[in-house]
Amino acid sequence: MKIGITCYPSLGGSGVVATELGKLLAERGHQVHFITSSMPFRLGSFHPNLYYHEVEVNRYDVFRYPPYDLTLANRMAQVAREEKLDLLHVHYAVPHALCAYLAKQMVGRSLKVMTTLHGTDITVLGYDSGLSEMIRFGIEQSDMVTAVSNDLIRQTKELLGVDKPIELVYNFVDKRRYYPRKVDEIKRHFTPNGEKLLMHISNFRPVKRVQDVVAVFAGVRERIPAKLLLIGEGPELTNIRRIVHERGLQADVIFLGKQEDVAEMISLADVMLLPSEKESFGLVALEAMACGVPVIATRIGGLPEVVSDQECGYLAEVGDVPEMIRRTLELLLDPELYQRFSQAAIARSRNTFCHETITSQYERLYRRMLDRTACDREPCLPTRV
Ligand code: GMT
Repeated sequence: MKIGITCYPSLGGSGVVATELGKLLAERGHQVHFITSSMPFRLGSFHPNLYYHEVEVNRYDVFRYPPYDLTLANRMAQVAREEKLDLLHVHYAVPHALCAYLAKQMVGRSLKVMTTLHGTDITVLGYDSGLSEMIRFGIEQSDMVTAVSNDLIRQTKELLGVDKPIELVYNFVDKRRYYPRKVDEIKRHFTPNGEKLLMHISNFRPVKRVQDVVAVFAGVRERIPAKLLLIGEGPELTNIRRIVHERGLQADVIFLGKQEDVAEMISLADVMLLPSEKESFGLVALEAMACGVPVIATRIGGLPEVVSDQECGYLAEVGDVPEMIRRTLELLLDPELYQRFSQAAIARSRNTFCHETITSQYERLYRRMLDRTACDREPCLPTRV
């Protein structure tokens, strides 16, 4: 198949999933064309089936708001025509589903559009009355819609009143890159006295509640020697640095900033903390599980579908810091329990969220969507026996 993929190339989980999926599809012999504003950050090394088409926005003085959406739609249509794409697979509804709709109108109905919903495109933007009608329209006009958790499907239906079927396709992790790595030497650098290492990775937006990460860490550190490794950047970073200083934790909290590839770093952690107030899936939790790192997270959104409570980690209510401290200590102070959770986390990541299975699931959905195209063009008669 010839597949166009659009995502936010530098934004968190949706960009990662879209890029990794594109690479896996290319490995399977499909021709994959990324149509994005910049090179997706995990695209990596050359592959003969992978193409990249940059969307360059016109910055003409008249435009107070440069027309990224229109330029993207135009580029999608161009690439679809020139490369004879079978389908566009867009990640994140706004504006990508709308751009794909426009491109399809420009190219003709044989171009099919799949939209994958990732979370805040529904759970935050869906509440914005300046966008919600558009989001619903984009979803309804897509030939197929997928979402990354059952909870996100439920929220999309409830919030936007969408009655179109939405397919569940979980995010995945590539076990060839995410596995428990030997990191003893680097770990000694961060924990020279054998301290336990807590980790948090995010885009430091308010929904991630990084202040709870610091509070949990402070509680754990009162009981056992521990360090906290914070990875990522975002609007809350300055605030979090201030909190760390106010609590006198600066000697034990390491801010690593944005990192290109966290696959190796995650193995440094003893526990991954994800106390978000919104999380439609929580890709970082899955990546941690694949590396054998138990997760302490919140019981919201899609997280309970990813982290099975009391098996691969523990779930707590949003803001319940004392419970998160208690559970983290429970894990860190009981080596046998820890090992059991670590093994269960690896097994679950490989069974339920295996990259091969999920890629096949997307391939099947693409075929189903394209088969419908054939039926659109000429009536599909029952096969003669
Ligand atoms: O909105 C964000 O936090 C970023 C967004 C993204 O584009 O990566 O994250 C969403 O999609 C991820 C990939 O499917 C999910 O793992 C995250 O849970 C989801 N974020 C939220 O729902 C807050």
